[in-house]
Amino acid sequence: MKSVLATAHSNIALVKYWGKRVDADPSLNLPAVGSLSLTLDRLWTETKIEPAAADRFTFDRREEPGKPAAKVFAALDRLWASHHDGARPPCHVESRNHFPTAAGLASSASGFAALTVAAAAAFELPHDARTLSAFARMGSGSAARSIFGGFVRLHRGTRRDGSDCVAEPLLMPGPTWPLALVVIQTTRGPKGVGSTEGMERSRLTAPYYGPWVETSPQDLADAEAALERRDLAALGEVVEHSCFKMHACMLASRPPILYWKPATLAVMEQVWALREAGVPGYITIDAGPHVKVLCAAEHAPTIRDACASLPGVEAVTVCGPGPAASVRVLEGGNA
Ligand code: 2P0
Repeated sequence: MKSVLATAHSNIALVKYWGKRVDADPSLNLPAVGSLSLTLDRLWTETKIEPAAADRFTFDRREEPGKPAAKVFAALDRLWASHHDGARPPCHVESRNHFPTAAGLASSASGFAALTVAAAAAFELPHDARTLSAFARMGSGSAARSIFGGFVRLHRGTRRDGSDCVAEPLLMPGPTWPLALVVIQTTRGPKGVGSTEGMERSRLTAPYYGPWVETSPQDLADAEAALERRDLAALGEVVEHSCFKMHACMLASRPPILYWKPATLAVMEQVWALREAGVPGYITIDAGPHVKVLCAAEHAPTIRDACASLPGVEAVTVCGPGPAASVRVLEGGNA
């Protein structure tokens, strides 16, 4: 094997994923709906893999035994077994998040994407990027999208083996369509319901879950059409609809799942007031209290400043489109 260093950037879904397919092996982690995301430049994970005497996982310079390590080494086992016979060589996996301080932002997307491209290079696997996205998905659904840069679509697929549930790059918004995503971190409270558990609760108890799944393909088609036309207003309308439909599903679960804090609502009202005043931004919110606003790059400073002063807002980061995951072999990296 080789010693390698990989980088993957986080992503935010603009058309959301919430819920898993139940007609397939749960270990494949297949989403009930496709999703569409933007990879971000300012939030990324760096993961090094080296041969070692025994498996070891360090995260942000701390030894991580237990459950996180078990998930990491299960992912390495899957990748190794896809191409090699026999036992996987023991590895030291060292992962670091380059996120704004105390972000409280989900990092499983960049984390599993970086781990996947690192392991594929370390084990010298022939897999292409789409196949790697399928492996990343098994670690975390959103990670499949972080294999690619810019706007990315994760296809739901229909095959029971999950081989058509892969991500695909759609478009990298460049200088001709300068876009930003303003990440507004609100009050840090106790950790809410985890995504995997929350999705399952919604599937089992929310009366809106069926309609959520049924209407998702139309949202994806509308978002893709808006992207093709470079139509931010049309894209933004779908972005907010998908977000609030997902949160309606969460709220209608039993017991209800509410991720918002008072500051979350204050930011929403501010963004909508700015839009009325001619500064268009479009809201999305994940399984947490933070608000992300999609806007033209020229409007990002106004949105940032207007939200930064609201009570309960802890930090605001203006992100641009980020690159695909990448990996390099380290000096003397052959083992
Ligand atoms: C998304 N979320 O599309 C949605 C929106 C949160 C809300 O993907 O269970 O950590 O590991 O596949 O990827 C977060 O869930 O979930 C997520 P698993 P993941 O970004």
